[in-house]
Amino acid sequence: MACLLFVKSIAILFFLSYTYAQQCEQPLNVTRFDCYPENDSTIDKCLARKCCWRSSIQQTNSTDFHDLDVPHCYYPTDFPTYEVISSDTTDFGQRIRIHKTQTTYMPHDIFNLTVDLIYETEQRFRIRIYDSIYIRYEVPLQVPVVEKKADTTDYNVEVKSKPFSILVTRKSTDMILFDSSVSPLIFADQFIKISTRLSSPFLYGLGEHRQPLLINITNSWKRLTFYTRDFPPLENFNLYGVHPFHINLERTPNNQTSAHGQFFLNSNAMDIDLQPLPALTYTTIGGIIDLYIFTGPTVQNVIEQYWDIIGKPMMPPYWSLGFHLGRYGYNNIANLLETIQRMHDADFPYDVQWTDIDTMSYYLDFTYDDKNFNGLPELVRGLQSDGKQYVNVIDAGISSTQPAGSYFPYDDGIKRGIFIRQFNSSEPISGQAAPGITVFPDFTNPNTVEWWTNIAATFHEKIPFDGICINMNEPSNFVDGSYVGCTTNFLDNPPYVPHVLGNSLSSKSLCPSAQHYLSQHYNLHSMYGYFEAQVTNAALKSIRKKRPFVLSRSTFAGSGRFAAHWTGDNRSTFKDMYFSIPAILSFNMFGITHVGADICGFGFDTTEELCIRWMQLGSFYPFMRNYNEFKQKDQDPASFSWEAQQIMKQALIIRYSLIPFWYTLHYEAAIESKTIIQPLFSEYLNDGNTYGIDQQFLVGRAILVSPNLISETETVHAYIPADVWYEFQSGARIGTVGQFTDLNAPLSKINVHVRGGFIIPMQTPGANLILGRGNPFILLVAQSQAGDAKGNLFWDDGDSIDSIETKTYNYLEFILTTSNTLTINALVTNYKYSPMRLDLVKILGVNKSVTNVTVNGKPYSDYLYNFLDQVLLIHGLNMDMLAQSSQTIQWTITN
Ligand SMILES: *[C@@H]1O[C@H](CO)[C@@H](O)[C@H](O)[C@H]1NC(C)=O
Ligand SMILES: *[C@@H]1O[C@H](CO)[C@@H](O)[C@H](O)[C@H]1NC(C)=O
Ligand SMILES: *[C@@H]1O[C@H](CO)[C@@H](O)[C@H](O)[C@H]1NC(C)=O
Ligand SMILES: *[C@@H]1O[C@H](CO)[C@@H](O)[C@H](O)[C@H]1NC(C)=O
Ligand SMILES: *[C@@H]1O[C@H](CO)[C@@H](O)[C@H](O)[C@H]1NC(C)=O
Ligand SMILES: *[C@@H]1O[C@H](CO)[C@@H](O)[C@H](O)[C@H]1NC(C)=O
Ligand SMILES: *[C@@H]1O[C@H](CO)[C@@H](O)[C@H](O)[C@H]1NC(C)=O
Ligand SMILES: *[C@@H]1O[C@H](CO)[C@@H](O)[C@H](O)[C@H]1NC(C)=O
Ligand SMILES: CC(=O)N[C@H]1CO[C@H](CO)[C@@H](O)[C@@H]1O
Repeated sequence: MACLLFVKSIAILFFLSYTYAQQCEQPLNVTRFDCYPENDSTIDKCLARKCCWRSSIQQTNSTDFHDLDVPHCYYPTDFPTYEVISSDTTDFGQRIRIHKTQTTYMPHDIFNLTVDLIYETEQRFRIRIYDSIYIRYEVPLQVPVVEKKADTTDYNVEVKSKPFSILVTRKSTDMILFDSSVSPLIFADQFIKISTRLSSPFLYGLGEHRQPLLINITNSWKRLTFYTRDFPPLENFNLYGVHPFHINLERTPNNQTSAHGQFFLNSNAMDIDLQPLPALTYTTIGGIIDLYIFTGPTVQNVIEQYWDIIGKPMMPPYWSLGFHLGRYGYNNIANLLETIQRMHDADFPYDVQWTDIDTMSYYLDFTYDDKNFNGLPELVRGLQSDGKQYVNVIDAGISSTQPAGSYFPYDDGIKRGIFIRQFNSSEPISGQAAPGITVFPDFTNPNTVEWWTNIAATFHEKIPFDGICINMNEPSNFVDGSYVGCTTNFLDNPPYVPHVLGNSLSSKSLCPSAQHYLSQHYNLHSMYGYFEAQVTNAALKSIRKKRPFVLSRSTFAGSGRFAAHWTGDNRSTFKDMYFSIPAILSFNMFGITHVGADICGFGFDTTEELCIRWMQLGSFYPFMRNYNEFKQKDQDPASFSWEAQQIMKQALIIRYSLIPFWYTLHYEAAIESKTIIQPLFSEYLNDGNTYGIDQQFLVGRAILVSPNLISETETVHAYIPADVWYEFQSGARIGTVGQFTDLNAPLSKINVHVRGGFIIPMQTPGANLILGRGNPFILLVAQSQAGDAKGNLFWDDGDSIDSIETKTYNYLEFILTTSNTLTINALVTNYKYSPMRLDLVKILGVNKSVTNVTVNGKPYSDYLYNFLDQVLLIHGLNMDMLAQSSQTIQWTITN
């Protein structure tokens, strides 16, 4: 025993001195990159990796938890890595061969790599690092192929040879956009690691995670894991979606701020480690390094450059902007009817009724329970004849245990061979879901499209649903891996497992070794929802011949082309309500602009106070749905007290009156790559006060929403950026700007402000969006300091698949000049189905008395001037905005 101990301490001494021989002296803790990200590090295991170990004193408990985050085991500066062996100029930029001779600590090092530096556009740079000899898996996303180098670029690229590293800087400021010299590149078959220095600790994106909008690493170490997973959103876990995209701010010493972005195009399980250097490390277990750098320089520029890669968001059907109501657990048609009736009796505007898997027969997809939900088809047709829509839920798992010949989706799927297969087998892999043992459609198989379209079409003949929610598509499995477990092969047992919930890639999902048409589940796991959304979108187009509405829980980069998203199975708490804001802001950056959270909360019983606050906030979500969980008490607006109902109705009326504005924002997202909801820092980039704000947000660029997120409070501590702002309701200009201020926020009120310089198209609300379509329009004109303003309006039939491509729409432009002349230009007028009558113009910031008004040059007397709020109302206009290509409204003020 004594002898053994002695030997061991010799060994440690030996290792310590060995450590010393390496370049372990690093001036700052923040420069240390984790060489042992697994959870079982010891000094021996660390030194065996040829890495450095912190002295034991530093391992004792510390009161400052940040110290504990400093890696115990870190890379020496002379850690073996790659050197450049050749570099050639090519049409796209540069092709470099790099090579190393020593193995690192993971099996199957790849010694020869090719590095392509692709100067794609003036603002977009792509780095691809891959095996020089063998072809590896690459993400099946159709990205632009650039063969010719951009003539000029906003960035400079420098390659260091020994050790190999890449430095990308912004030409105009020399600020660093990418710098891989901070830590060694490792590229083994199932372990790929590359680090980069960040420009500032101000980081955004990197979803799907429950976290504040600003990932502030000024003083902290963080690890985010990416692998789609069905789990009620909580901090520090991988969740439903994967979006390895971030925006990083760069501040020059005089506080001029630019933004740039990075997208790591990789679909394997991965960790992204952040540290206060500041720096970021990608660790993935498959694929290649395929990294895009977007130089912005504005936040919207970065997003636009990102969406050029992943695709722009879909244009949603008009009706899907209305209020959606549903729940899991109506349980029978009587409860469903009762809810619809009470919503009707209470006169709530609402558009879409949902049901969940309790309407299915034995939880079987594409069936309905004709006992408990007897009459559902008639109910759905009844809703539709009132101008409402119906959406149902479809889970990923297809039951495989129904009597042969009794469940066509399974029988036909087997015949077509479209289910995901077990490793090295033609048999489908089986898991468990609501209906019992299930198999999982492989949406990467081209034959699945016809199968899915057929079974959906057959069901549509029974129940003419208007949209589909695809759920449990992480894919979710109640057992780990499969009904019979997984293999022990290299895919099911990789040498490194990123920090996924459950510590295993098969945790509550399928075995990584399962086989898809395109590749192994190991590679495609996080894209299951992406492909399902793509196929479902196509199926809906072919069945309904109208613009599809698909809502997907699991998403990947680019899912926004096919689907909307909700933030998952959250809870009825004020904290969950707050986290919905960073979530919808982040998903807008990810190109999934039609997004919302379950209003009033999904799990747990809501309270009247919370539900009122959440209905107010939810009126400003792009996707507005009140939805709750099996067994929780009813939370539809009509289920609350009369007072609560009046407040919720007021929120819904604001929502419905702004639909033309929202619809135009969706058009701008789909065509011009603009986010629908955005954070304050995006519009006020030089104002450091805005960087951490995620309890307020902007709708488009013009409406500032400052909800009250704290129970039993009557004020909201809000930041009003230095600009011109008017209260939405009264139209009065607010005096205190450029600072935090306490706004009055009793339960009856949500604070909404309109930004000077913008013209917002609105409409008198109807009972639902279909019935309200012909209602008169309203223009809310918010004058800038100088007295001008601008806006526009996109309008079409609301659900044609190709109205944008065929230009079957109207597009209007509104311009207010400083000479009090509002011009309405009808730029495109191809959708002439109904007139677009303008009834009311409300001008904010008119600080002098109005003496007369003219409309198209003729005196007009129906106007009111409110000196107190400085609002001019020109009403009863009855102007057909399409009647002439240009019309004007003018007013004269006293001098
Ligand atoms: C460190 O903290 C853990 C848990 O708080 C405790 O169990 C352990 O005894 C502490 N170690 C030392 C050396 O204080
Ligand atoms: C590094 O961190 C340790 C605690 O983990 C601390 O004692 C030490 O002072 C730090 N060193 C530097 C240079 O910041
Ligand atoms: C790597 O490339 C070098 C020449 O560039 C070659 O000699 C060597 O065999 C290659 N190594 C492997 C493992 O393919
Ligand atoms: C830049 O901003 C920081 C903090 O936001 C402030 O302390 C500093 O004075 C500013 N510098 C300049 C040149 O405005
Ligand atoms: C795949 O299955 C075949 C036939 O069952 C077997 O011969 C082969 O070894 C299997 N391959 C692997 C990699 O398990
Ligand atoms: C450490 O990781 C292993 C393998 O990933 C896992 O089985 C184990 O539960 C983890 N331990 C802790 C304490 O997280
Ligand atoms: C970032 O974090 C640092 C340290 O925790 C803090 O001082 C700073 O105020 C934070 N910045 C923002 C914009 O939240
Ligand atoms: C409007 O009022 C101004 C100033 O009082 C006057 O000069 C102008 O002629 C009036 N225009 C009309 C159309 O009445
Ligand atoms: C309804 C629901 O999903 N509730 C879950 C919310 O999250 C907590 C914590 O993970 C779970 O315990 C609940 O079951």
